[in-house]
Amino acid sequence: CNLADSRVRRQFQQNLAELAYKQHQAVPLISGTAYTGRTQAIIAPYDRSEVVGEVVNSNPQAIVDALDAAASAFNDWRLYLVEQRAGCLFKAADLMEQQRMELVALSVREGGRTIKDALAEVREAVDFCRYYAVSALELFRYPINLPGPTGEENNLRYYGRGIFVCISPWNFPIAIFVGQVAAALAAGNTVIAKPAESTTLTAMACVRILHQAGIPESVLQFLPGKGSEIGSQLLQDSRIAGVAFTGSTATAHRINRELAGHPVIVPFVAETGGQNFMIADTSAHKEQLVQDVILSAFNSAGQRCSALRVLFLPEETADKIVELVVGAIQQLRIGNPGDYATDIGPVINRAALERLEQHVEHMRTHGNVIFQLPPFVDATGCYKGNYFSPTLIEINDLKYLQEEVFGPILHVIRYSSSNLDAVIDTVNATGYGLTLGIHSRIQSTINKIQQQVRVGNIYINRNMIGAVVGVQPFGGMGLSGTGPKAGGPDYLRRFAVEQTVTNNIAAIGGNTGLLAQDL
Ligand code: UN1
Repeated sequence: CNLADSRVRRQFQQNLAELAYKQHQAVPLISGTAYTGRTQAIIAPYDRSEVVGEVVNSNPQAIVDALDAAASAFNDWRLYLVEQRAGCLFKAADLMEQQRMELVALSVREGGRTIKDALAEVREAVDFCRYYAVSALELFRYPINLPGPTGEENNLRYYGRGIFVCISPWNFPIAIFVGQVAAALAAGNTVIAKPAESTTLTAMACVRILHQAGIPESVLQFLPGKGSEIGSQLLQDSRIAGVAFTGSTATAHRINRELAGHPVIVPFVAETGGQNFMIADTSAHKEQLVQDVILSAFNSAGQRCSALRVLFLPEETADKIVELVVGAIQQLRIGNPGDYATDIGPVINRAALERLEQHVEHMRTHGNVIFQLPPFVDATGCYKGNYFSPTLIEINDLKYLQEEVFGPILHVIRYSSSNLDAVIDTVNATGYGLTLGIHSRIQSTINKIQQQVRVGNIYINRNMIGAVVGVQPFGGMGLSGTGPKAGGPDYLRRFAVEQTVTNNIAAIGGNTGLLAQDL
């Protein structure tokens, strides 16, 4: 729908409000059977008195049952034609478009996502389903026939690996959850999905859609609950054939240690944290720069692994740019994520809020807190949610920024234009390598930075978030992840095993027709 039209926008918000009072429940779903057990409430990030629903945690028996079911379903699923698997994903994409209102309402309430972010996420999830369906058709439909000596036939084929465990983050409860699961399914794996604790209700809605689209219930298992309770039991089972994970670098290390105990080396696709920089030089177009800084640092309340954390400004223009950035922050609307006009909603929970507050307190001594938007209070004058106001801090070096600061805080460092090499060294020295922004109108400067920084996604003279599926494959290097990039041409290969078949067809008098039949 065209949300630029105010009538459509009003209708949208009204529908959203109607959906808002539903109580939701998420449960372990093992071959379609709902499990009962200990529950925990999901609280709205924008209002700590609002219960959105409850989650039934997976107990050890549910984990055993999910593994058994996924293992036996793989025997059938691997024989499905790729056209059937892709067909389910095309259907799921259509259903997500049709049910976008429900998905948006849920992720606004549960994840505190703004309407604009949630809508973009549904779009991304739809794109992931269609992109991986098409990729699977390209990769799995026919064997790749490779040239060889006369009388010999060589074919390379891809198959699913087995059970893939998909562990997703709360900051993209629709897109990343669906993206991981869709890739694993498209490649012919069965899936055990372990959603982020904070956004389990949204993940459950996505699982329902995938089942509704024809993915057999035994092929997609759902195990909600705490990572600390589920992780080890699930990851130590020798039947799992791969893990896809998006989240912190520290959690990726824990998963890697669990996988190290397996007899077979288990593929691990990890998309982890970032320490993302933007480098502007004196030639940067100031208004464009400021617009891109604001979007990159504060969109989604800074809760993106791609978000801008540190802006390098040349001494010559830094004062002017800082003044413009402060002015632009004052235009941001922080508030109820269910209001279409809101730019910045709450952060995910109280613990996240407290971490950000502590960081700013620390920076009051070790840096210079230049500006912070006044605290958000709702219409009743109450401060009920996990709201953290966009903040701008100047620092001298990265000593106090060893960890990813996951929220709407932007740091500025001034540099001397003659010292661009030191800036590049600083970026590389973090060991992270996710996103980087460059703002310059000098091609040689752009080339130099681009060639020397070790990051996965570089954005030149634009914002540095919101990678588009199939157009801007997304993922980092170093501490930021293993690759391959999500939404890119190599992603599905990591979810598959390869088999080369070399056939000495001359031995039995030429091609017997068996290969043709095999196609
Ligand atoms: C994340 O925040 O966990 O490009 C990764 C982007 C998104 C980032 C997703 N694809 O902004």
